[in-house]
Amino acid sequence: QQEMTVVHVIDVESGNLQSLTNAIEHLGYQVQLVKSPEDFNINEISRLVLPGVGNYGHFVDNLFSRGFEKPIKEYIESGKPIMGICVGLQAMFAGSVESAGSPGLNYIDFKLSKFDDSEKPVPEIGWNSCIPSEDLFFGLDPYKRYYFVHSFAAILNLEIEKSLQSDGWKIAKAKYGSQEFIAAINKKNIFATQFHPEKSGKAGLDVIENFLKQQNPNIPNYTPEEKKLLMNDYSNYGLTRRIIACLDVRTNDQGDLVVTKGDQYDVREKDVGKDVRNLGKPVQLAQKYYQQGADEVTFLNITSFRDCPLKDTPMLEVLRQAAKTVFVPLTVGGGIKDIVDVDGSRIPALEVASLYFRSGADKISIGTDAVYAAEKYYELGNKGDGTSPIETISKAYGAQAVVISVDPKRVYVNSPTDTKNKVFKTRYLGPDGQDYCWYQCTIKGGREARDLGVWELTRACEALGAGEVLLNCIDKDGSNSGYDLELIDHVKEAVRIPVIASSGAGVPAHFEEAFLKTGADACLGAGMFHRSEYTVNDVKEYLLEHGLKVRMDKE
Ligand code: 1PR
Repeated sequence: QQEMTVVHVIDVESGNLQSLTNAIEHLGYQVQLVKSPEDFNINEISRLVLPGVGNYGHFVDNLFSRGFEKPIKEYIESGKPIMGICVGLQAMFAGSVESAGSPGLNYIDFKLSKFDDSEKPVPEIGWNSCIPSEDLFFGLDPYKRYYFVHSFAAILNLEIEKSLQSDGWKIAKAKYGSQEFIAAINKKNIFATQFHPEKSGKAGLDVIENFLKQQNPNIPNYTPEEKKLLMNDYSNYGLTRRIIACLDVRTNDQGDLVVTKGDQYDVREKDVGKDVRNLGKPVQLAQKYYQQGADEVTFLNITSFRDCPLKDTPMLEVLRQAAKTVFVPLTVGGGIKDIVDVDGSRIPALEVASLYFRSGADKISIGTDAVYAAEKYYELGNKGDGTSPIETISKAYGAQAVVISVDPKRVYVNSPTDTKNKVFKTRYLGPDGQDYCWYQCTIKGGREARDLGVWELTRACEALGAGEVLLNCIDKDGSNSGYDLELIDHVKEAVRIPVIASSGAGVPAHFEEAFLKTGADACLGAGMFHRSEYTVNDVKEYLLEHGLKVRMDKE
């Protein structure tokens, strides 16, 4: 019997196919993209993957209008294995309330609906567990964690579950808040996951490999202690406490691309030479933090790499290289905006973002331009005009792919009426004894302050279609003194989308503090990891010992 080495992946130009390709290649297979029905020769295909991200209607309409419905159905008819991922799973259903006019492939006769955001942040972004309702399939392991990112889901109730099971479907369930939904599903040759196995570390690579080999291994023999430690306790809506490593990247004075780290955004050495601090190489550090267990890696381009055509931007190559071996989500920020390239051509932000997605980014993060977009939103009377990068990128790639990076500074006022922006009463009085403050947004890496509060900014961006907030704090940046808990509370009150706490982490206890005392959905660290004071794993072990669930997925 000839060994199967080529995996066919359907490509309707939706999202980050590079990571999936990298994951399959990492497992020792070749990937062939199927871009049109003409490339779809059923006899030549033995394993087919249908990945999808972003808007449901956008994805299925694209699939249908390009003529993929017939060949996919014929392929499934033939009995050969297919695996749907994320919106690729959703496409197996009859439809979704996300896009009422867009029918799916209809192998499962019910519709997806939106998560209830009155009890939890939506989208669900993070690491949840899969609980098989009966026998396991493809080695899905209830003690491991898988990476989910979605607002819509096949939400289950007993009746639906029973009817699916009587139709012969095996289901692995996940629970987000109080809602149970389909995390993975399998019947005969159809297998599909709502989570992203290509972004789920070793656990996810195992699932892909088991599908490719069509094998159903048993889960490891965990000791009772291990089970207790690793089991989901649903105390954080079902998600582990997410730890993000952040790399501020720029060219130094010698022209090398380095990871740097500032104090209150000043990245130059304080003493001799005043060079840009060099803490290592971006790709190597990303790999190191992945090995240490980082749940996500963020790259922020903190200089604009002027005089360089967009397509040669060094960050694109950094992403391409990092995505080859880092199988957790990658976010990239810095310079995501409408640009004029060195040859004078205008490039819209959506195209800039697309380049990053195609190079392996899962999310892009917008700083300066988010402030402009929010200012315009209020000028227009609390609405967008559809042209801001937040809106255009969110529409094409989904809200979950658009992060807003905020660089605020605390401003004290004598009275709440001293500013138009939302203030709160602080426990830490100002220099003149003021007990009210607000957080002022800045642009261009903190260089210019605007008359816009972080409360106003985040709410406007959420309304425009942002899916997550990366909440830095200039006052705390590089201080090792812990996160600004009041700031996190303030923003958590403002929005329903997840909030990543950033700036100030110095010891593992700071992460615990932010998770327990605020509703932070994730915590980001930079300096303490770059200086090797602690590893990401140190932080996770600490949290685990203190009763907080984290993803432990050693290779
Ligand atoms: O405005 O869309 O081009 O994006 C620019 C991006 O670059 C923004 O996300 C902005 O936050 C970031 N940025 C710009 N200048 C700097 C700087 O440091 N001079 N870095 C900068 C932001 C903050 C965090 C840092 C945490 C944790 N760095 O990324 O990693 O504060 O640090 P710590 O754990 O060591 O305290 P645009």
